[in-house]
Amino acid sequence: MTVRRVTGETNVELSLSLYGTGRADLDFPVPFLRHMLHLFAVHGRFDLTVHATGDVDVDDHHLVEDIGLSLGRAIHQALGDKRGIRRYGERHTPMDETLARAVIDLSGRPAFVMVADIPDQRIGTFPTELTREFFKSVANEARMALHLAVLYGENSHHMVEGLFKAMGAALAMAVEVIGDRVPSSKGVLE
Ligand SMILES: [Mn+2]
Repeated sequence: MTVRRVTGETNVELSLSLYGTGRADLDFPVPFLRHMLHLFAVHGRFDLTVHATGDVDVDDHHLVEDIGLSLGRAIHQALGDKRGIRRYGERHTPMDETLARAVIDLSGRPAFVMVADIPDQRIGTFPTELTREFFKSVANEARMALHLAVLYGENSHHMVEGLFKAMGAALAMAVEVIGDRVPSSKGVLE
């Protein structure tokens, strides 16, 4: 599934295969988010390509948000009518001293909760607060309920990394094909 998103602030081209091998081809000027999306792809066994440019001379905010929106849209489009998928996914992921958790419902209704007390305001050059913006953008456009938590930890890099790995693995579980019915008592999941 390929999504192109062009605004006055950013230009994003993103391709996603939910049933891949964990291959990532990432070319955009936010190094920490490249590192995180590489881990997301590996731990979800997704194939993910992101080629993007943006006004990072202003701030990383616009580009991070727009990559999140594009990823969410690609997830939603890739799932189609969601026939046969598990729908729910969850994963605890330890990252050394940190324990992160991601729980997903591909419900068709956007909801986002993130409980994480991350001590540093920046990780390298990356503003830590954009972690929340990124995941919120994904949840909104994918129309999923996404609940993220850092249960405990010390190192900010480990905390965010744990969340991305947990999110990838939880999403892989949720999209797993286990039957041939739409997994809702209503018969429809948008
Ligand atoms: Mn790392």
